[in-house]
Amino acid sequence: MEKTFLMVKPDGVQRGLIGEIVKRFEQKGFQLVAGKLMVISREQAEYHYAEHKGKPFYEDLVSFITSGPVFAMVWQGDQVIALSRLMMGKTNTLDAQPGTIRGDFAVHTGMNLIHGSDSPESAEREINNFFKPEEIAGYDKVLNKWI
Ligand code: RTP
Ligand code: MG
Repeated sequence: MEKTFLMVKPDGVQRGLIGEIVKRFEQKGFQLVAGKLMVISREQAEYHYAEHKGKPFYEDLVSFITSGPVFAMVWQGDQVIALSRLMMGKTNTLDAQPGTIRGDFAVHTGMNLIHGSDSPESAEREINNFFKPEEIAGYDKVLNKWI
């Protein structure tokens, strides 16, 4: 079963949107298998956003993501990587459609509420950056057969 790394960013935590965001993925039919509120270290943030090092927004991005608690999660389900990216909405808030998390709640691209892995390789790398294997729960969900 596919897994992805999702994270409510500091703006989402401050705005009280953890519950709303978790609810959307639960209602979709995905399974939460790990989650924790944490403040990311500079090293963890630099590793997480390594692909953006050198870009004009990189310093602001690392400052923002380390500025306060985030809610880090691992979610599981069929095609969860691609489907969760659809549910998040586009990066640029002007392109994020209503009905998506960013489209419904975010105004600025730099404060767009949620991160989601963009490929299976990113998902594995990001999950390992935030969670130890023993922090990820494996359990059968009775509802799975209906989704
Ligand atoms: P994320 O990694 O945070 O889930 O977002 P994403 O895949 O949708 O977007 P990505 O291209 O990976 O960019 C990471 C974050 O950097 C900020 N950004 N600002 N000013 C800009 O042009 C710009 N481009 C990207 C966004 O906050 C984005 O979420
Ligand atoms: Mg990204």
